[in-house]
Amino acid sequence: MTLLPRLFTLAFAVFALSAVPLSAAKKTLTVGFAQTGAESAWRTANTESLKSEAAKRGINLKFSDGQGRQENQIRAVRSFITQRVDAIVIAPIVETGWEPILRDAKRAKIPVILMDRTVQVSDESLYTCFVGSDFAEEGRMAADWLAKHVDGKGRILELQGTPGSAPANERRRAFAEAIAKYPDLKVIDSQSGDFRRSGGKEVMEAFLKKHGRNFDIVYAHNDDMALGAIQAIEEAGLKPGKDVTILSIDAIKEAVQAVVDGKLNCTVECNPLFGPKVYDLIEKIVAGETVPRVQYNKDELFDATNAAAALPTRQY
Ligand code: GZL
Repeated sequence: MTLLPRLFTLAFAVFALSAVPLSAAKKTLTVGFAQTGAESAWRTANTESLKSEAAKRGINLKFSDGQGRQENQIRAVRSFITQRVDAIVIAPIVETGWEPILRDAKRAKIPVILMDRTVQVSDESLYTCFVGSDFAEEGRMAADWLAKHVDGKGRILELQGTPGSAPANERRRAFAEAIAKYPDLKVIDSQSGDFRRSGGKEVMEAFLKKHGRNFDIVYAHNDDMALGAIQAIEEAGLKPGKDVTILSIDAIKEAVQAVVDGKLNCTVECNPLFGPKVYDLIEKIVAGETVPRVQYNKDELFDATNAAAALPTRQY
């Protein structure tokens, strides 16, 4: 082929390419998200944050509701791998049992972002990063607040979250360690309400039957269970927040309102609005940038001193 036609072909190719708008050249990201389920108001806000931010950024989000079962989450991740998504987000319902499916994702070279809850694995390279709250710190914040407000004395009933989940494990462990220095502050009973409002009410009803009035404090691993317990305490003719000191974690709007109403004494924040942070991480990972292995959200605490001022701006 002589030089002239080649030059013409090259010139045409350069023109054709420059006519393609840059935005069209940018590939649409496809993200698979395996959510735990819809067990609490916190979870609903978390799902909404991921969905609305994906829509805002034009990200193709494949969403799967695990309905509270790990096998559903694993099945969803397997499907995301088959569909060759660009990245996988998991809010792992429990800490164990994830190695095989994470190995499959690694073999397929699909980055996995753990959001909200962590996993226990022998090989840390099986996921790219974790973004969420420091559940142990939340447990310590709750314990420190309580010790101060009950002068280091009291019989505690504990409402645990989902058995085997990172938040339930860490909030229980760290809280117990923090109150150990107060010999007269003791957990006298502990049951799981599975982070559900109905679970909190049912367990509190059982506690009331078993312990009568021989307790002083309720420590719930999340607000939904605390709000269920408050209902049971009122139905038993007691004044929540006055006859019983009640503290919990999440700081959903309804709980901050309950603090203002004097029915809940303290709630430690655990922010669920991860959407922007998760997609910023994915865009960096897909672009080949390194990202921090662990990113903790900043959590604060609400009690009678600051709940009313905070209520108008609570976003979930
Ligand atoms: C904590 C999250 C927990 C919340 C609950 O980050 O995993 O699960 O505390 C939710 O409300 O159900």
